[in-house]
Amino acid sequence: MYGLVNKAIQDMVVGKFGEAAWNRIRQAAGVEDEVFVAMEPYDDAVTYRLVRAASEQLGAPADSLLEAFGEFWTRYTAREGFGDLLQATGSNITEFLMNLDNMHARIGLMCPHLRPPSFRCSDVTPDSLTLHYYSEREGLAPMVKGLLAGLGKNFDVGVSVEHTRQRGEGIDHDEFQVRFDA
Ligand code: 1MF
Repeated sequence: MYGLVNKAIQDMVVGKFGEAAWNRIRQAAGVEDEVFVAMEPYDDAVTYRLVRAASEQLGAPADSLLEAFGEFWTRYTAREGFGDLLQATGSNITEFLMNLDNMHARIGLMCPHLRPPSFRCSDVTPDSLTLHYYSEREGLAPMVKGLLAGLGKNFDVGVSVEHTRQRGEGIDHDEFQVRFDA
């Protein structure tokens, strides 16, 4: 994944737990890099090792850290130069979710090594929808829950998310039932 993701993990950990915690995590993960270059692609293994090491060092389940990270990501990218792109993706949360593939296609123009997930919405009503999440990567569904929470805050709408179907037997993607309340 692009270094921007690892940088965001570093920023979140340093902000919440301090530099010392980050250095322990980085060392436990066997990551030599002192800084990550946002626009450089890194092996996905670096990100997974950081999440596993953070889970061990902080004594928190990896899934909760991924969920917290998803929420952090929407704020982080908005202030790290992608605010206009996020703004252009939708003027409400439903429109935003329906345009996520377009957003990733635009980012892909400047990031040739991007391997974006794909999102599809079905059963769209004014106060709910089903979100279908397709990814090449394993284990990141908890992050999607956090992304939805972050978007809810951004668009000032309450969001509750239920992970209704897990990728695996008989289904090639994850599904989330998403409900909104103003
Ligand atoms: O392949 C990748 O490197 C990659 C990195 C981040 C693919 C996707 C993403 C973003 N995505 C991460 C979780 C899903 C991963 C997966 O299942 O494979 C979150 C998508 C998302 C969902 C809801 C709301 C907002 C979301 O993301 C907004 C976003 C996505 C990507 C970027 C910014 C905001 C981005 C921008 C520039 C990048 C890399 C990612 O690279 C740079 C960095 C600096 C200068 C130039 C390019």
